[in-house]
Amino acid sequence: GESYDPRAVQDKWQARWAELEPYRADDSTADPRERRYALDMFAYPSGDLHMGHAEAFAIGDVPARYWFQRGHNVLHPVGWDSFGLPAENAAIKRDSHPAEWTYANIETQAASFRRYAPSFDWSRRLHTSDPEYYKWTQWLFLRFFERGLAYRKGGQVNWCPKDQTVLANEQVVGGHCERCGSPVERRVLTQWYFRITEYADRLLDDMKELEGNWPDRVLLMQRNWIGRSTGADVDFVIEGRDEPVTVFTTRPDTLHGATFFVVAADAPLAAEICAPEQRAEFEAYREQVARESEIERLSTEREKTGVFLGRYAINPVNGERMPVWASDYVLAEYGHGAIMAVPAHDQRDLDFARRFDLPVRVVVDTGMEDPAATGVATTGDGLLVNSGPLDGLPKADAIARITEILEGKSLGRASVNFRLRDWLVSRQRFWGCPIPIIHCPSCGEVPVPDDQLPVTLPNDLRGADLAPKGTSPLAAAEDWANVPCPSCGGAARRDSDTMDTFVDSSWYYFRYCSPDYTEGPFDVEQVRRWMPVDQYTGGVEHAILHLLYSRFFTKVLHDMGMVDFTEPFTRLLNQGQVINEGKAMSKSLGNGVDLGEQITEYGVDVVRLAMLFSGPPEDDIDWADVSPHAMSRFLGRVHRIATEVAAPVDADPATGDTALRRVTHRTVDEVTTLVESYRFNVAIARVMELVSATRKAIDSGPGPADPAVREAAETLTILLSLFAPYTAEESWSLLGRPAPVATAGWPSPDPALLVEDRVTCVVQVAGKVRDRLEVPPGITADDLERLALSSDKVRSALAGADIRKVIVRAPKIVNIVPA
Ligand code: ANZ
Ligand code: ZN
Repeated sequence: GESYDPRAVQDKWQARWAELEPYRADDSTADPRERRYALDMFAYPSGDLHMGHAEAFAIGDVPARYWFQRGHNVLHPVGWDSFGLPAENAAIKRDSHPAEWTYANIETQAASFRRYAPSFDWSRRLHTSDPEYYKWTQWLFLRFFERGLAYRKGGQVNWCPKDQTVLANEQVVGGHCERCGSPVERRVLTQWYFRITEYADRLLDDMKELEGNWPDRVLLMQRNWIGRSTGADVDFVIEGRDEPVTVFTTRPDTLHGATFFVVAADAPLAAEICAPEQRAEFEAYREQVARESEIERLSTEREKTGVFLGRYAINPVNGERMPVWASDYVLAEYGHGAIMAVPAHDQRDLDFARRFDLPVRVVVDTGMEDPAATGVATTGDGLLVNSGPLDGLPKADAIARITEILEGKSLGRASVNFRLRDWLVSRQRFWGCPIPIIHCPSCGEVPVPDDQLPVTLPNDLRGADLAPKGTSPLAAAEDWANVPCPSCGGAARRDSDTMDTFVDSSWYYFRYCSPDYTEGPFDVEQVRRWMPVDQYTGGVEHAILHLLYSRFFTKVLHDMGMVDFTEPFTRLLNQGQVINEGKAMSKSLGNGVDLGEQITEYGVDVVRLAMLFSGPPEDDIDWADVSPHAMSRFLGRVHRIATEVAAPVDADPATGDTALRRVTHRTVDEVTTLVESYRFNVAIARVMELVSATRKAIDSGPGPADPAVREAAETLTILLSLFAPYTAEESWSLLGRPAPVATAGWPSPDPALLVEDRVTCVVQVAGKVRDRLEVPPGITADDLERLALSSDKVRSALAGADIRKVIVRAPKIVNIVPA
């Protein structure tokens, strides 16, 4: 019969597209088209594609397909972030090599991608676990090393007891391993770091360029993560110690209110200065602290703990003796690992003072009650009191004045501190990029010479050989590890750690510009032509990790003279999550939705459309609320129009029905703006309206042979190709046009047809006028109702109330009656 099954046309067009390769980017300088770079965060090959991928790649495909239609030279690549722990854990379980699981999953995902049909240039496909790729990850590591940006140091690190490897600070979420959720422990180990802190200022300041083009919350998260604090360093003499101890404070104005001094219990300084009679108590406390997580330490709920160290610090401004304590609420790695405590104006210090009966002295009169009595520290502005030369000054002036005084006496200086730490990049795991360094007993850390790259992973380790032991499995591969020193020829050993997989993903988008390049990580000229990325689409879970690291890499490459820009991603879009029944999909809730099953049941186009139509791309999609059947019916209507619209193909539309032409051209105009501003759901709603108008013209208007009807049918097919590529291709062919529809060309609206008379529709809620809408005179009641209900003003007037009834008198009045 008449009903169209979107699934029926998939195989045919998938095969045809594979032949046509309509999405190949052209590198040649002879190509005069404007270039665009559309990038999706690449997939990790764990199993098949899931609903989250379906959403992200449907969204990321719209701008790419739009640019193809606009006639641009588009780079829209595909690849896999294919090193990582899950492959290794699978290999241990199955007694195999991680490459087997990884590349098998990649093939599964590639087949699913081909069917889902994002507009990828498959010829540029890359996998970060290919030696051809990781050779250049190693090459970049060595350039970082030469510039002093990669270095090894000993110190406390985050350790995941389950994954048996260290983690970067960015991979510790709320005190737990980002990957497996185990509580993170602290260990003292020597590890490799990237000196991202050297770029802290630039990572912050360059965010100005991104404002308006990146989601605000991502910028805020990065800003907080980098955490720039301005204040002063102040030097305190500790009685009986030659060297003064420096503290960092954001409130040097409160120096006269410092009544005690606190050293991080786990800082070497605490152990060094502890008086003999306090030693036993201190050691016991230190052991207790070593078992705590950072999250516990920073908790404001917990009762403060600490030990008096039996020593005194001298307040440099008034000579007062302040007892020195050790506590866990001071962190060893922030600032200088020691603080001056000002209990009147800092809540943590006040909690500590009240717990241990230490004096509280107000030095800023904020007009609030005495903190010693209320237990609430006063942190606001006010005039200084009890502070000698600062008395009477407001906070900001007092900060400037005391900093000047301290600088004059060489007792302190203005200072900036960052929360950001250097990026710990070594991992004690197998399935990652080997660190290209050789340790020689006489020469130290010797880089593997460039012409010996890549240092490849051994193929003979498998299964139990890879089981986590706390040291890298590579260390056990004696043949692999023992090599002559490249510098002196003596016996030496390879570094047996591998790199954090976030190193691999920090530069893959450069590689896409020249994926087969053999002279370097990328062809500088090609990168100059293609980059920065115009549109980057991916999950907000990367708000800090991947995006911060990529920004850092780009700045380093800029400083190396390899790229001429400092921000890699001009525009960023974070899609929402796909949830089900109001909750994240999970095994334990049993509310998972399988992408493969959805596609089998409804077809690719329906799944894509449902994803895109459900709301703005940033919002979560509750799959329980979407209506695949409605999408299926809509595609059926499109298909039916294509089957009914008759030849001739090249009739002059100007001879056709003007009313329909107006709708067609206005739709193009609106969809253009909507797509460019990423309001895909509204764009689809407009296409639906055009379909309705075309249907009406066929059934009760000028009929299917009218040239305006053909124009409408072709136009809606091209617009639809951004969202439902299979149905669009099928319709295009039914309309007698050659594949691919993807590059048919975006229609340009005729300005003469846009200046159409519009009528004002009054929208009332409970009898009150809440909005006025400019609508076409021929608008259908359904379309008008939908438009009225989506008005922001109407929504806020409704304030969430249920609707009893909607009375529509198209095109002039909509009356909404709340329940
Ligand atoms: C005295 C003072 C008085 C402070 C006052 C605050 C308010 P941010 O903004 O996060 O940079 N601090 C310094 N080093 C610390 C460490 N290693 N562990 C824990 N706390 C530390 O915070 C800076 C403030 O946090 C510093 O300013 C210091 O307390 C504390 F009314 O110094 B303040
Ligand atoms: Zn040597």
